Amino acid sequence: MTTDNRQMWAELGIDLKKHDMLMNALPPIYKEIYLSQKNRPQGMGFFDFVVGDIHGIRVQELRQHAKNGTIVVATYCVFVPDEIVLAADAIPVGLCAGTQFSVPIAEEVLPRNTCALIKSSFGFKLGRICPYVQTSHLIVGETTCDGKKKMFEILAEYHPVYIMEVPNKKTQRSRDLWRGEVLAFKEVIEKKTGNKITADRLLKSTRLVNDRRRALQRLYNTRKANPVPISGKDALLVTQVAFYDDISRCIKQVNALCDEVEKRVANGEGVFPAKTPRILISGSPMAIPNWKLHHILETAGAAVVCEESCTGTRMFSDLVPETGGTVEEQIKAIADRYMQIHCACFTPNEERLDDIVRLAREYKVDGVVHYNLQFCHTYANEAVKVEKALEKEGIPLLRVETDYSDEDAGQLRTRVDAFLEMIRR
Ligand code: BJ8
Repeated sequence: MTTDNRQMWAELGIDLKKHDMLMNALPPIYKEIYLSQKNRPQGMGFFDFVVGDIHGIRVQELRQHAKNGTIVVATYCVFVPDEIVLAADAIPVGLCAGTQFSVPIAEEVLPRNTCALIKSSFGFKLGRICPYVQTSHLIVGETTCDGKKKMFEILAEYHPVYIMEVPNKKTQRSRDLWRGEVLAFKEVIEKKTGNKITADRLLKSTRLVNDRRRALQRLYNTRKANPVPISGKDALLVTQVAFYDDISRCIKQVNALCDEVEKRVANGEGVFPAKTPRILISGSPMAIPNWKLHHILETAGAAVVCEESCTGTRMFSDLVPETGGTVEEQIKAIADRYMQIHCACFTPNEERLDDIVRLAREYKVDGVVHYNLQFCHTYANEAVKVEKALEKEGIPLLRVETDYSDEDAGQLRTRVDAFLEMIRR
C-alpha cells in the first residue's frame, strides 16, 4: 500500500481502519484460491496484478479522469448499457458486490434475509470502504428484483442514484417501455456530462463494447476444448475484471490471453486432465471476490467450463448490430439487444432454460450446478423449471443455495463430492 494510495483513500472519505482490514484479508485468500493453481496461462499475470492492486492504480486513473471533468458512472447490473455512458465520454464502472466483509455493515440497516449481493453492495457504501463508489458521480440501479429496487431507494440517501425500469415481461409493450427507458437514460447521461450523444459517438462506443464482448466470447470458446485450457476460476476472474477495468486495455489483455490459450487448445494442452468432470454453473452472478463455488468445485476434482450467468455468458453473448443509423435507430438496436438478457426477473423466461440446455451441450458438460444466492427468490423459483428442463435432457443437476460466508463450505464440499462421484460413474 503506497502513501499515495492512502492519501487518495482518505481524500475519498474512505474509512481507513475498516478498509485496511479488507485489504489485509484479500492477499492470503487470493494466494490460496488463485496463486496455488498449477499450469496457469501466463496471460493471467495481468489479472493477478489488477487484483493485487485492486483499489490502487484503477482508482487513481478514475480520479484523474474525474479531476479532468469526466463523469464516472457506477452500475450493478448488465442491463445498464455501457454504450450510452461511453458515447457521452463518461466512464462506466461495474461495482463489485461479492464480499462477506461488507455484509454485516449492511445488516445494520437492511433486513438480514436479503440476498448477499444486495447487502454487500450497500455495505460498501454505508461503511465507506469502496473507493470506486466514492469516486463515482452517479450510481445507476435497476428494477430487476424487489430487494435491489428497494435497496436503491435507501442508497439514494447516501449517493446520487438513478434507476432504470427493467420490464418483467418480453412482450412488445415491455420492449417499447424498455426502449423509452434507454432513451431516457441517454438524456440523463447527456445532462450529467454536458456532452451530446451523436450517432457517430454511439456507433463508436457500440463497436468498443462489442469488441469486449467478442474478446470474452473468444475466451469462452476455448473452454469448449477437452482438455480445457484455462481453469473456471481464471475465466471467472477475467469476466469480473472486465466489469471495471479500462475497456480498451481489457480488450487487449483478454485477446492476448486468448492468443495463448488458443495455442494450448491447438496443442491439446489443458489445465486439468481430459477425464476431469466438466461443469456448467448457472444462476446468480458472482461479483468479485466471490470465487467460493468455483474453488470448491475445482479443488474437488471438477473443471468449471462455462457460466450461464451475468458474470458469464449473459454479459457478452449477444452483440449490438453495428449498422449505425440515427441516434434513435441505434438506441432501438441497443435496447433490443439488452432485452435478450434472460435474467430470472422475467416471466415467462423459457429462453434461459433453452440457453442452459444449449450451453450444456456446446461445452460438453457432465453436469450443471445451479447457483442460487440465499434469499434470491427469482433464481430459486426458476430453478424448479431448470431442474425439469435438464431432467428431460438427462443432464445431472446439483442445486446449491449459499451466501458469501464460509459457514457452509464444509457442507457444500460434501454435496459437491457426492455429485461428482455420481457423474463419474
Ligand atoms: S440481469 S441476474 S445482474 S439483476 S441475486 S440482486 S436478482 S436477489 S443480480 Fe442480476 Fe441484472 Fe438479473 Fe443479471 Fe436480486 Fe437475486 Fe440478489 Fe440478483
